[in-house]
Amino acid sequence: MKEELEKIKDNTLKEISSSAAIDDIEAIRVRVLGRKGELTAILRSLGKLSHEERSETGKRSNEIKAELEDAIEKRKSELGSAAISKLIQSEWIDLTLNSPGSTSLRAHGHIHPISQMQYEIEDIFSSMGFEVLDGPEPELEYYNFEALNIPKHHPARDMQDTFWTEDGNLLRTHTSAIQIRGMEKKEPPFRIVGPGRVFRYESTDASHENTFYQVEGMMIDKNISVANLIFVMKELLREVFRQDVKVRLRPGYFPFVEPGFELDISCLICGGKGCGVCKQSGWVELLPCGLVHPNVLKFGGIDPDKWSGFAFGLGLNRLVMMRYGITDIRHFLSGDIRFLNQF
Ligand code: FA5
Repeated sequence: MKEELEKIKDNTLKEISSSAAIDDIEAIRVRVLGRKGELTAILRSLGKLSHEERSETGKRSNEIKAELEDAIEKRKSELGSAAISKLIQSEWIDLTLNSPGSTSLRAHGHIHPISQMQYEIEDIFSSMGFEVLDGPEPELEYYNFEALNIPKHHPARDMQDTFWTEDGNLLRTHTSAIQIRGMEKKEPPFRIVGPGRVFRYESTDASHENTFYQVEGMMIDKNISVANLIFVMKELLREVFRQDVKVRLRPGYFPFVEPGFELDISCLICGGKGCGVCKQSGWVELLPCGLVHPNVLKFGGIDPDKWSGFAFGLGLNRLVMMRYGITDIRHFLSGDIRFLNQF
């Protein structure tokens, strides 16, 4: 019986290793280890043997059974992996390829030039430690005017013609509303920028839209001066225009800053010599700014005796116009694909 056992083992192992299909292995398993299998029959007949022989043959039979079961599992898994690899090879497809018959790549959308500029400016300010904030487009009168030191009936309200809603709210006329919301949330010192869409009840022309984009910026800390403001503005412009830009400040009136300025840049088209774009002056008006008025700090819950800051409001449409030499602001919202495809 011992010899018979070893023969079954050797033959079965050979068959397992040479079989090429999982079904064949299953057939071997049934033939040898199944209920009526060759090895099972030997195990069942152990009762006929002497006590000593029974224990020796029984032990060996169980060892062989375990060895064959292992070999069967191993071979099954080898054949399974090989089948999957074969399937992957034969059924592999490149989903990024064009469908059969198509002649050109599917057209991709792309980001609007104003959004491109917005993201770029967000990156520049983030690299200088500014946090990017958001705010609502429909806004309360309080955040758009009152908290910015522009009380009801103040003539400065006429500087920004406003779309009012029937319930007495408005569409924000500038991103400065984000300043106040930012001040309410944050403890000084802090630096924030707030990009967004703004609305003015204005008739349009080549340089005025009723819907346009601004980026508000604000830095609050101890002893902030105009020098800090100029440095940050020059850094921003150097990054945007990829060259050093000469700036000058002129006095400008905004109730929420004191002193307030208009920041001009030396015309990049003519190098400051004078041309049509800068109306022969050599300078282009770019962004209003100033040191935050103490009343505005108080509205934002910040003590003006301890803290000071600068703020600015950048017109994004005009910045993009200057970068690409676009001569009419109305192109941006025209939806004209011939214009948009250039960016
Ligand atoms: C303001 O909106 C102030 N909130 C900016 C500010 C912030 C000043 C913080 C001081 C401190 P102004 O109305 O000038 O300011 O608008 C700012 C910029 O928005 C302008 O320089 C211009 O680039 C752009 N802008 C204004 N009106 C229009 C318009 N109708 N169409 C397109 N761009 C405009």
